[in-house]
Amino acid sequence: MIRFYHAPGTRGIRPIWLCEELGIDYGVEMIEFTKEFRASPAWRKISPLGKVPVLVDTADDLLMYESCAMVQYLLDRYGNGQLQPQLGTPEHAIYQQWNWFAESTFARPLGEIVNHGREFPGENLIPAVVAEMQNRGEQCAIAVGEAIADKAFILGDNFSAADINLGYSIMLAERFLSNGLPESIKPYWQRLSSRPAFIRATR
Ligand SMILES: N[C@@H](CCC(=O)N[C@@H](CS)C(=O)NCC(=O)O)C(=O)O
Repeated sequence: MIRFYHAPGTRGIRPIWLCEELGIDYGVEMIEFTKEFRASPAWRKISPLGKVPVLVDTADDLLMYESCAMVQYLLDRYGNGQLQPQLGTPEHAIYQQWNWFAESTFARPLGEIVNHGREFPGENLIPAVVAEMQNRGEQCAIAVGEAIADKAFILGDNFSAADINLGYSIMLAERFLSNGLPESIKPYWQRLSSRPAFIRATR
């Protein structure tokens, strides 16, 4: 049994969306997304930095706390070769590039906008820091827009888990970029966000 600890709007959307795409059974436990709960010793035992999401797979006695790694585990364990190119091919290398880009390059500055706003609320907020993170996030959105220009999905005609990982980052970009999403990325985002599995994962 797969179980996620999750909070609305957060990165747990990635592995939950994947489960919805593949028809993998899962359960969700919503945690209290307060500073106090995330700092509590009980939660820190499960998630050392107090973050969400967390995945528990009782079939393997497994506990994980990185969203894109969860997506890859679920694909490798339960995906029967679906939604990713064959391992060891150049296509798989590009697939992994976009997975890593999604979290470590694209979501990072956007996540820092959230963290900065939480740690330095009101008049303590440093607008130049937020503007810099927005600029970094916007550059990433533009890079995705260029890569997707002549394609339906990031690897070409076929939807893959890299679209899920990027999709969550685009969702953050839509929320936190001061000018919204660049036009070049909007049709791709429309394709992703209208998928029934995405809608079920975010309701
Ligand atoms: N790289 C991690 C990032 C996890 C993360 O930052 N989660 C956010 C919610 S989306 C969180 O729990 N933030 C609270 C905090 O940083 O204290 C992942 O992809 O799972």
